[in-house]
Amino acid sequence: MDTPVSRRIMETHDEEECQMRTDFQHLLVQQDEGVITITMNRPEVLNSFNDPMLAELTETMETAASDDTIRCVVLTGAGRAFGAGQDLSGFASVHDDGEPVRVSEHLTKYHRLIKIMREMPKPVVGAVRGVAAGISCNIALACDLRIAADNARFIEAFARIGLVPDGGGAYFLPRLIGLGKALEMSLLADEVSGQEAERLGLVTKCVPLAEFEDTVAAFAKRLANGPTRSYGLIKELLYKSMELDLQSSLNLEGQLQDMAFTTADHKEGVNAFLQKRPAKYTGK
Ligand code: LHQ
Repeated sequence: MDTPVSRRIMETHDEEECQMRTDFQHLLVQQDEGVITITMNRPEVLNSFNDPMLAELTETMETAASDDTIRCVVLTGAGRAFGAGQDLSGFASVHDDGEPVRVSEHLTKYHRLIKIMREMPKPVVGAVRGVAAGISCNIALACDLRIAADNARFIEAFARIGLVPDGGGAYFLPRLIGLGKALEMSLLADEVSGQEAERLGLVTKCVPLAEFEDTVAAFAKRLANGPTRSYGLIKELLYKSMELDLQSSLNLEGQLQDMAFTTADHKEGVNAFLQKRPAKYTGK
């Protein structure tokens, strides 16, 4: 992470509320009691990414990141899929002038989205119903937590079309499920079901399709009612610690705990414990 979450928390103003656009071409955006639900909405092509949808998603994530009234983000797909990766029908490998397209330039747009999701100081939940293939699978892995429906199918589809995993798959997968399973998913490019994903630790839980929406809503509500600043600091501590030695992680833990100690939610948590009542967190 380039900018520490902690620094950005201090820079944000408590009363700050950003204007959330809702008039998107390829997204549905709904906001309810601290939860923003972003639905990728190109169901006729299984929500595969074209440039406008990627741009709209990036803009919405960026706004959600800086809006203090939003305390949990849910990312999902409309219809029967989470997403089928890059829209292959609209992706040319050669420019109009005959020059080959350098796909790495296109990928930087996805990289920007991924970094916004990982660095925002609040939880991002991937809600996966149906297929999550290719770069859509890896955008789901970029979320902090995932809930799957029992019809979920996670596919690292890249090797099926002679590519390498992109969208952070090579980074996220081994960290979530270990190198052996990551290699298996990437080389074989077979489907991993929702149940198997739960067993592997790829998702928090897999639930029957009929219970999916209620489960996601309850999960998101729980997170939105949690100690948001603590959650932001936890993201920073865990993600950075993956790259640190023990001493550096312990140093960071001290710095971030100093910050957590100053929050109203810490005070409320301790008071609630001593008074034997449930805590009422405000995210401050
Ligand atoms: C699609 C797509 C799709 C367009 C289904 N595009 N139409 C690569 C290049 C450049 C830069 C960035 O990064 C990448 C990374 C990637 O993401 S590469 C991986 C791209 N994705 C794939 O290779 C997956 C392609 N799709 C499939 O293999 C299947 O559709 C899956 C397994 C996802 C789902 O299978 P089914 O449930 O049997 O659905 P379907 O195949 O019948 O698809 C439904 C419709 O959606 C169909 O259109 P149609 O007009 O026949 O109803 C598909 O053509 C369309 N569709 N994926 N990526």
